[in-house]
Amino acid sequence: MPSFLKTEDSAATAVAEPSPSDRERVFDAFRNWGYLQADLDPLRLLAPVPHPDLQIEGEYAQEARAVYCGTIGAEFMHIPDPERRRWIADHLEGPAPTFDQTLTLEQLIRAEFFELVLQQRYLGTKRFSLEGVTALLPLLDEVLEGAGRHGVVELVMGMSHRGRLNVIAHVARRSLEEVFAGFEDVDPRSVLGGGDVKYHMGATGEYTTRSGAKIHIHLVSNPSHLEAVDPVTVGRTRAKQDRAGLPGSKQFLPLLVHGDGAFAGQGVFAETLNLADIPAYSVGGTLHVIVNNLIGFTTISRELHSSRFAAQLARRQNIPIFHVNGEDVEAVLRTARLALEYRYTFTSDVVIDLIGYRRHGHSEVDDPTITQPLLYKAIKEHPPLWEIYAQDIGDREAAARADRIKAEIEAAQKRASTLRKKPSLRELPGYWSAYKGGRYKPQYEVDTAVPAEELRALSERLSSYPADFHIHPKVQKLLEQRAEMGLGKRAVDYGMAEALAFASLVKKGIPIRLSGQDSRRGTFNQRHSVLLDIENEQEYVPLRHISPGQAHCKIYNSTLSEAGVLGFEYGYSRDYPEALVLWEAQFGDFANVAQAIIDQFIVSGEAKWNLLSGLVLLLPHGYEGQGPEHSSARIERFLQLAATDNFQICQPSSAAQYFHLLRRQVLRSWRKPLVVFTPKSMLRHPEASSPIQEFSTGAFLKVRPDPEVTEARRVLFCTGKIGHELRMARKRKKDASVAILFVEQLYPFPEAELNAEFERYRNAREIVWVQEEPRNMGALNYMLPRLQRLAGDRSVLSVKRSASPSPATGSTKAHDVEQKALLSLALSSNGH
Ligand SMILES: Cc1ncc(C[n+]2csc(CCOP(=O)(O)OP(=O)(O)O)c2C)c(N)n1
Ligand SMILES: [Mg+2]
Repeated sequence: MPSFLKTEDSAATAVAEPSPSDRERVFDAFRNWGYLQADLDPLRLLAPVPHPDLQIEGEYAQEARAVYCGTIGAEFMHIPDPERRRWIADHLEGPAPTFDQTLTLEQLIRAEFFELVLQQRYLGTKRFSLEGVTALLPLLDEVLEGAGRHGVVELVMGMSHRGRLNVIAHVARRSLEEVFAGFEDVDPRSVLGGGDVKYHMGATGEYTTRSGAKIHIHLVSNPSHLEAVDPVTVGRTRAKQDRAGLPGSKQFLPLLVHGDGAFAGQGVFAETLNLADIPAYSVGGTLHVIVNNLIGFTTISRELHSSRFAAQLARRQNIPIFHVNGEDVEAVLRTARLALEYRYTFTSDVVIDLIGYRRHGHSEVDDPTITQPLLYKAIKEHPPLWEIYAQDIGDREAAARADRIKAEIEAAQKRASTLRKKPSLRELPGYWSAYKGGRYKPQYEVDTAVPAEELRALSERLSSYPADFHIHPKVQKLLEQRAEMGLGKRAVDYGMAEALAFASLVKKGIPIRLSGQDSRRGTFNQRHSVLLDIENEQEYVPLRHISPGQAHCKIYNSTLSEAGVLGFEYGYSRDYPEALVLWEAQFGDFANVAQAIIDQFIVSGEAKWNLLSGLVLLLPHGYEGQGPEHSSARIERFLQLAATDNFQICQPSSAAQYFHLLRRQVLRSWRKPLVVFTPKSMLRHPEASSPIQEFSTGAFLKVRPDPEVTEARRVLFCTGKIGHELRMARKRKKDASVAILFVEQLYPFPEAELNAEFERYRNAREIVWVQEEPRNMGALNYMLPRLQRLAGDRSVLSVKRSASPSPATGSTKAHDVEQKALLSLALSSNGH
């Protein structure tokens, strides 16, 4: 079947369902709408919603009401697949399982008293207590027990602040002493300018199930930005799964804990959810738990979402939502088991909406009686969950258990204050780079050239396809040209340079993963990584036919998302450091939709959490008269984020430079993110193409010298496309007195290379930074003071567009006039 005819549910909807009996009809009414009248919240804030279909009496109705309007409210009748609906109905309508009640009670006591001791000993410190929704802990415990039965080796968890410390102690099973020690704080001198608050730090640990299975727990480091960790967690899981091979999606289980306000409000979660069943991003189903306290900070539900439930957003997908009253602990456990089994049966996401309340303010320094006086009066009188459960199960020793557990926790707290202080982040292994200490260490660099013979062989593979393959004539022409490039008959363009870099890497056993909008073909028609047979749409990917035993090469079209997909790829790069992982923006400026991922993970992950990533961002950039939103990848913003060699910002001006840069990135034994401003019109421009010899010799040049001018009166420094335009204009003018240099690596600042150029042109009196961007954008504010420092007594001038709030004009004609003026100003003697 051609791909455009395939639908996700075509198989499911094709099956005819038998006509229902009376009993089924009554049950169906409750299966459909019962959750609207279920008893879901401990404080009874959610009034039952009348529904005409539920106004039925009789035996069946009573039976169905008991199942569907109890403390579990299931939303699942929107799922088109009758097998899935049947599965859920059977499980809910069947007998309730039994659980170890004493164990559950002890877990609740532990969760509550852990918070209580923190409150007493560290009064006024934020901890974001779980009280009111402590059933989360038995829930996670039940998930892990089930996970053990399914052979899970690791639970990958993403969560925000609420209950995080409790999870670190009781799920990741870090010792209580260690968690308390976090509150004793560290010597401030050890983390000056780095580190993170304790409720954002990641944690790892080991959970042993009751039958003795060991499950590694990985709680992902996350920033304050709610839900930003979602795609990162899923990407990390996918990388772990891919590395493990076939059983990966069974062995690595992702679980996201959300706040109700954030779940409903944050777009990045919607983007993440949308990835669930797409082959490029799927992880075999993510478990979602909403820690639903019906409030966000000082804002109540009806101000947080238009729907009755925060979980409504999940209805966009064909996945079940189980609302559960957080005060019926056994219903919570039952839901946890159901959700896990559903995930393993149908490889689907599942949402558990765990409804409770928030005992204190948003944090413990917050007084909620100012904003919700009546609610908090009711909460004050409401007993803690462990007391309710103890009464439910008639445990007469509950008070004694509570005393024992409290004493245990208090003793751990006392020991904590005597623990050794945490080591400084700076002392931990991994916090290093080739640039550490401001001095570049060339011995950490790698050889990126590829022998000519090998290049020829790679080109042959890249331009070949099976004899019976019906190729599109335009693609055929492109491949013929690529073959000529490989033979040295034609200069190599960017598209081929990238293909050669990828091919040489997979041949060496280095996997490639690239995703972005329309990346398979390439937004600018430049990549054509996947060939399609025009008669049957069969795919042929030359990069998968490079050599026997090669590594995989995966190039995907992404969903129309930036934050979600970039977050995913960042996560992937974290857990697959051997691979070259790239994310491509359609146009560079769209990266700003993913700014939180860039700010909070990519550029600061090492400083905050000591976590490394070699992710590559490909951001098309260049002023070509396409309007305000297709011109600028906002170079200035990346430069502002640069410090302590946290990442690399490069703009290669030729195909060979791009080739060496990509290879350098992954062949190095160390990892730093890389932002590449990539070309658009220059993709096929002769000036930016390179002879094949430049691929078999040399390396990435941080500064590209000017081979044509040895003695200059005026030296122009620039980056990207304008450098080519300047050189062409200079040619037209036949002016041999102006040197034009490309700064190819903006950060880390190539001081030594630039110094060499200043030395070479020591007689030049005019030093100019030239850029296409307005004066308040581009690299100008970054480059000017640095160039000035190197220029000594020569003053550095600049040529740029006038300052502007919008990056570029909407008129192509205006653009042309501006561009001409820039070039002429840059090349004329008094231009500045
Ligand atoms: C993107 C973002 N916006 C705002 C905040 C500030 N903030 C922190 S917690 C919070 C309330 C979150 O409510 P909810 O998701 O229901 O979680 P809860 O604290 O109730 O568990 C807000 C607004 C933030 N951290 N991230
Ligand atoms: Mg909330």
